[in-house]
Amino acid sequence: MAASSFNDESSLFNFVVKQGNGVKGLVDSGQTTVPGQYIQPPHHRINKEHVAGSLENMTFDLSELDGPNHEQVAKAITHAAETLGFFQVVNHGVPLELLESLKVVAHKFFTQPAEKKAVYLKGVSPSPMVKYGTSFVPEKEKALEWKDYLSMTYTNDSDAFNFWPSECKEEALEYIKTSTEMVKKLLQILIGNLGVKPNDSRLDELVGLKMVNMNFYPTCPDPNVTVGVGRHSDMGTLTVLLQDGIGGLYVKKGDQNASLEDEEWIGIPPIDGALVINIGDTLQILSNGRYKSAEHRVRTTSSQSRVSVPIFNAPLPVVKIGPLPEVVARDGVARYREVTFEEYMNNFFAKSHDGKKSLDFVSL
Ligand SMILES: O=C(O)CCC(=O)C(=O)O
Repeated sequence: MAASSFNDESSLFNFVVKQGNGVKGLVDSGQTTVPGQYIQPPHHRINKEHVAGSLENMTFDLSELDGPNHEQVAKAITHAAETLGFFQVVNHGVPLELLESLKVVAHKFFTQPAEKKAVYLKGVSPSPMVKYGTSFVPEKEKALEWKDYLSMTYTNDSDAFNFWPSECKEEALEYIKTSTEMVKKLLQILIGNLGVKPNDSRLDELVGLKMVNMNFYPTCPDPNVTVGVGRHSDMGTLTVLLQDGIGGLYVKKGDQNASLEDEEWIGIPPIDGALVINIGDTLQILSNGRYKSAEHRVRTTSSQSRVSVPIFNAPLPVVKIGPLPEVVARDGVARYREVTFEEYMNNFFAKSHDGKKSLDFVSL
């Protein structure tokens, strides 16, 4: 289909969202300008003037947790969680060849013809645990995000083998399996630092829901007016993110209440073999606000398609999330009300990305 045939907003929306052609299909159709639906209001654009450098000295070698530097590394991790809410890790236990394969299979999935991907669209997908789509919640957004995605929720190995797309299921499953120990180790350090000793079953409960996504950001004619992903924080406990070498991920620094003119963003530089870790809203809630879920966003790129592969680790839907009683007793006040993770998640997916407003749902 030629770009010029999108003569109104609904024909573009049908083509991209409903028929499952995605932004990839739009670009492949020969679109050389940014359609109106993708033009962000000025305060959502990623203005390079607000970029205050890139993340340095925030890459931790996790193999050091098993040696004499344990305390020092653990302290640096908790400091990162209390400030930026973002850090990177190396020697994390996920094989480096797997990281390379994940990037390859992500490209493989998205470069297939649209009809192969559209079988996983919401409503027709063979399982509610697998979803292919574009943007975040297109029906609710004033401006769409320049991104297609595949989301796979882990329930058990056999469902993954039966329902996840064959192009990437083995790698995605292996990624979950090889990263979970590291995630639990980080949670043990972070929760332990709050004066609470989580036992194994509590740790398992906090990562009971695992969603692995593959994000595909096609080249964009104008990165100055679009976003790959808008400003948001993640809803779960800890996100593990593999990004390729292109870059474009930014995290908001410092004062969360800074005005739009004064806010500063830091680039998360791609590091070969590293994984990015970020704190999600659930960990901010459990810690009664001590750990900061990181507000982040992604700039589009005009030179090459970018891929990233996050695993969102979160509690099972039935688990109640609220500030840990030990922390509330010490702080003398609970800053968030208790809800089930399902309630939190439903609220999260009911709205478009808007910074850390997701936390308003439980803030007291
Ligand atoms: O692509 C990235 O670097 C980040 C992706 C992200 O923030 C998300 O999927 O929620």
